[in-house]
Amino acid sequence: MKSFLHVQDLGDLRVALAEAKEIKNDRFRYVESGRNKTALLVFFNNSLRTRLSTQKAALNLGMNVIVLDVNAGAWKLETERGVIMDGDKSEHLLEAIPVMSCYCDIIGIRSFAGLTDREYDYAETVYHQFVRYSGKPVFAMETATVHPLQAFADLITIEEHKQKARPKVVLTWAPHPRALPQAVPNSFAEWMNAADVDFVITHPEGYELDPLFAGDARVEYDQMKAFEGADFVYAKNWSCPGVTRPADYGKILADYHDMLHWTVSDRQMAITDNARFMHCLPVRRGMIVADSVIEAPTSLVIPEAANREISATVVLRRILQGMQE
Ligand code: AN0
Ligand code: CP
Repeated sequence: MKSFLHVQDLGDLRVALAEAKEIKNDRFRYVESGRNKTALLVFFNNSLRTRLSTQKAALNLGMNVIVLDVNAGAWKLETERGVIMDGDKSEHLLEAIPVMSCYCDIIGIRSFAGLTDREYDYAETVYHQFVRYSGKPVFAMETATVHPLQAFADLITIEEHKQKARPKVVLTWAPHPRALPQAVPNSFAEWMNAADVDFVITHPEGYELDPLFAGDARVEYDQMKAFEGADFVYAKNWSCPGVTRPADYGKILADYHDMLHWTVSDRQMAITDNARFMHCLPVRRGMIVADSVIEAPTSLVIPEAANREISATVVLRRILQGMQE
């Protein structure tokens, strides 16, 4: 594997899930496979889980790891071509990428959407510049439109906790005071569509996910209807994907004060089939979810975060295997 953005990059999902289970039972099993290989993790945005779990995954495989926080100590990077660099950006990404690639074998990228130019974000411009100018295998640690390490960890978590062969999984939009990317719901939808689950998406009108990710998943605008009989509830805020009205891309469509009835509380959870609550974290209590729901024994937010180490170990191992071919 030379690039990791989409569920298809992993091939057969059942094989990948079996590999995840094997690694979870013995996480140092492949500790020899990364010897003398260096992973460089480049963060253009904040992170707690991705930063720690991906480093841990690299250590599980015996790799060396370098972490670069672009906004904390490195030169500010220009990402656009054709600009006169007379502002606060001292270095261009097109020099920085080949330089970074001198010191490593694999590169992970966290680069959120700008949420102003839909075409630029959905083309995954920054990610593909890394692919092109580094000459190294590259993987997404949440890029402009996808967060596959999260979605893979979420799927592992659902597999571990499901009580039915084909559980009902509901992805619900929830309010947030700031505009957030669509990467997490995009990837979650993409991965759920590829998995054997009954998948429903619920959100206020105008927040329709790009069909590239939503596929033909059922969309139910009535949140209570969507929650009926659910086995897993996956909450997340996202800003307007601009599918129906491109001019609204990246916007919050209504003041969050008027949307607090979408906050996941005991009212909605009561009509599920004792559903497990999921969120990728970080989460704002009182906005996305009520304290009582996230603190309940049915909450899976910590097991999900723990599985980030497992999804990253599988992905890094696949990349290492690809380098031997
Ligand atoms: C980010 C997002 O919504 O994409 C990261 C989630 C993993 N969340 C925030 O910035 C709060
Ligand atoms: N879930 C997740 O990716 O969290 P971080 O932003 O803390 O890495």
